[in-house]
Amino acid sequence: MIVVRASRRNTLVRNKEGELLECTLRTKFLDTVVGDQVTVNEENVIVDRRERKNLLRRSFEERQKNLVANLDLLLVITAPPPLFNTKIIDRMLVGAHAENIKTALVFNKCDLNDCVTTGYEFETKFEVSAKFEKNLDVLFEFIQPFSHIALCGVSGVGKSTILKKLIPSAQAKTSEVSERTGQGKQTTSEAVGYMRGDSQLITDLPGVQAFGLTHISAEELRFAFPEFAQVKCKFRDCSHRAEPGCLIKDALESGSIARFRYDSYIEILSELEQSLPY
Ligand SMILES: Nc1nc2c(ncn2[C@@H]2O[C@H](COP(=O)(O)OP(=O)(O)OP(=O)(O)O)[C@@H](O)[C@H]2O)c(=O)[nH]1
Ligand SMILES: [Mg+2]
Ligand SMILES: [Zn+2]
Repeated sequence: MIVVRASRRNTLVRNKEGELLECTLRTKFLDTVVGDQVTVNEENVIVDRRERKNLLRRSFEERQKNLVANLDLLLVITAPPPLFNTKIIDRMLVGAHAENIKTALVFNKCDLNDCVTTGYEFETKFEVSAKFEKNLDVLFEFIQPFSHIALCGVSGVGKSTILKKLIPSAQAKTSEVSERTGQGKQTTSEAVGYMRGDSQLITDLPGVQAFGLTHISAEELRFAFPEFAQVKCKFRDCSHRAEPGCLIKDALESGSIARFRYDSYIEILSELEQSLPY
C-alpha cells in the first residue's frame, strides 16, 4: 500500500483495491511521506515502512524536511520572470541527482514570454503552456513510463495547474500569482499524491522558497552537476574553485559551462562546508 498524503495528524494510504484508508502511525519514530510503501493492520495502523529507494529532501544544518519518497522522475517546473530562479532550479536538480532521481525541466507559461533555457543543455527540457495546453502532449508522452512523478518548483509556476491537466478529476486548488509581488501565494500547502489511471502516482508539492542541501557531501555535489562530469576535470578531488589546471574553470571561460550553473555550485559548496562540524 502506498502513502498518498501524510500530515501530522493522519496519513492517507491507498490499498490495492484503490480505496483510500485514513491511517495512524504505530510509533512516532515511523515517519512517512507521500510515496512510501507501508504495511497497514486491520485497525488502519501503519505498522511498517519499506526501505525507500530514494527520498527527496531539503535540509539546513541539523534540520531536515522529507518531501517525497520512491520517485522515478522529478519534474522541475519553472516559469518566466519574476518566477524564474536558477538558484532554486539548480538546488532542486542537485537534490534529485544526489538521490539518483531522474529529472526533467519544464518551462511553463511560455504563452507569456519566451523561455530562456540556455545553460540547461544537459537536461531534458519542455516548454509548455498549461493554461493554453501548448506542448502538453509532448510532456505527457514523455512521462508515461514513470510510475511515480513529482512536480516541484517555486510557488505560482503552475504545478497544480499542470497536475489538473494530467488528472482532470484531481481536487487541487490553484490561485493567481500576486499582482503586487509577482510571486505565488503558497496555494498548495502539503504534498498530495494523485493516481493517474491505475498505476501512475503524480505528487503535487507545495511551492519551495528555499532548498537547503546540507545533507549531501561535496563529492555528491560534484556528481550532481551532469555537465561537470562531462568535462572530466583531471583532479579527482578538485573542488573546481581555484585549483590551477582545473578543467571546469577552463570550460567556464570557454562558455561550455554556464556561469550561473557554476555560481550555483559554489554557493551550495560553501553552504555545506560551513555546516560541517569542526
Ligand atoms: N499565463 C499562464 N498562466 C498559467 C499557466 N499555468 C498556470 N498559470 C497560472 O498561474 C497561477 C498559479 O498556478 P498554480 O497551479 O496555482 O501554481 P503552483 O505552482 O501550484 O503554486 P503553489 O501551489 O503556490 O506552489 C494560476 O493563476 C494559473 O492559472 C500558463 O501556462 N500560462
Ligand atoms: Mg499548487
Ligand atoms: Zn576542477
